[in-house]
Amino acid sequence: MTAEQDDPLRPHSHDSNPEPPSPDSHFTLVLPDGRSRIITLADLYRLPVATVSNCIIVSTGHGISGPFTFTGVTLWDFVMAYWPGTWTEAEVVSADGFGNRVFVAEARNASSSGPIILAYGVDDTRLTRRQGVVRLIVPGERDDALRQVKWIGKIVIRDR
Ligand SMILES: Nc1nc2c(c(=O)[nH]1)N[C@H]1C(S)=C(S)[C@@H](COP(=O)(O)O)O[C@H]1N2
Ligand SMILES: [Mo]
Repeated sequence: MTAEQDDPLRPHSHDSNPEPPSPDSHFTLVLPDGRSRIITLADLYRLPVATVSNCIIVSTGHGISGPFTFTGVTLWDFVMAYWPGTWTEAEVVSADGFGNRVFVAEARNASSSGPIILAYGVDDTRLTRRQGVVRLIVPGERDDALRQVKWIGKIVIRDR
């Protein structure tokens, strides 16, 4: 097995969980120096707003949905706001254990489909908790939505 196949944060199949693991949308941010803090929606609203149009969610459970326009903050701006130092990857994990690893180059260089964002809105409304707020949006990902982490519970920034 390759390292990527062994990595639980780079899953290759998954039955999506329909229910939020907790009622609250705040999450824990862990920095490379070991410090951590709670991030609330109010914290995210203070950062520059980013929108990404034409997002398709290729769902295992209920087919393709979208296109959606998601609103939030780019993962790049978010990390820069709390960790201006160097970093190599961000582990974005939900309280239900589902998660994804994003490498710094993916966050820094937006794909042709748009930047990776932490989304709190969709199509001019706020995402509901059931829809996944706060939700990682990786535009252009077509691997059964395996990078579209709903209900972010923890983001761990690493500098390896
Ligand atoms: N926290 C969390 N996020 C998740 C999942 C999950 O089980 N838990 N499933 C993923 C998968 S496999 C799919 S298909 C989509 C489903 O998203 P939707 O319900 O908005 O269509 O969420 C993704 N994000
Ligand atoms: Mo999926």
